[in-house]
Amino acid sequence: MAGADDSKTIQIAAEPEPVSVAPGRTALVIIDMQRDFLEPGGFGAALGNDVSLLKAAVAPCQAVLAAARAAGMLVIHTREGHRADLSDAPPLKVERGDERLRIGAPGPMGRILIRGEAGHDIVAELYPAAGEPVIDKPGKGAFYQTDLELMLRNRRIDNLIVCGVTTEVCVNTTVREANDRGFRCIVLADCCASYFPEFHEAGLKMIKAQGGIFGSVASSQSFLSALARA
Ligand code: TIU
Repeated sequence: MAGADDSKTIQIAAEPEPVSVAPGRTALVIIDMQRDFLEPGGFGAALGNDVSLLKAAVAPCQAVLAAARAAGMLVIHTREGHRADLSDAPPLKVERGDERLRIGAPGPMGRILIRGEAGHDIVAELYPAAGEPVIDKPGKGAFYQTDLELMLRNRRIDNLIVCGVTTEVCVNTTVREANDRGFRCIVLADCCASYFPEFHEAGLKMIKAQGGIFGSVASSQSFLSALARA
């Protein structure tokens, strides 16, 4: 696929203020849209959550993913999960909750949150296309113990359009990590979701408060309109 032009910019309506980015210097990062978080029988359900709350983000993500691909933008997917022997999983993380439902325990979609298992994979609607990097991360943040930063720097990416789940956990952690590293984040509100609607709202507010202390928040429509105008 041809790369996006990095000499032209698009202006995205966002809060706290509009943002201009060059699509060629911008990556779409889709965080952890995995069956283990979105479907019954996975990690999200094991933690006691109503996983159906996350489904609302799928359709907006599909539209954004299609538009980003059409614009030639870099698309990066992340997955949270661990090695089969759990050697990369902190005991503190593994030993949480009911023993039968912990990371590594057998579930209807394979061992919970283990790389290579069906539940660890990305939902069919947002499945990575050939050539799109997939970052396997052991933590909440996509930069922690991964080669994401190297990949972004090598491609001269300055800006991240961020989607995924959950808003206050892996999305927020990743946005904070990105902000400290100097990447401008634009979080698409309706492309993110949480098991706790109030945490979704608060998670977005925390990002855009104080003049956009961690980044900006926009709607998927604002992003799609900005690309369509270009
Ligand atoms: N539990 C929860 O809200 N989230 C996670 O455990 N991981 C991500 O957010 N991906």
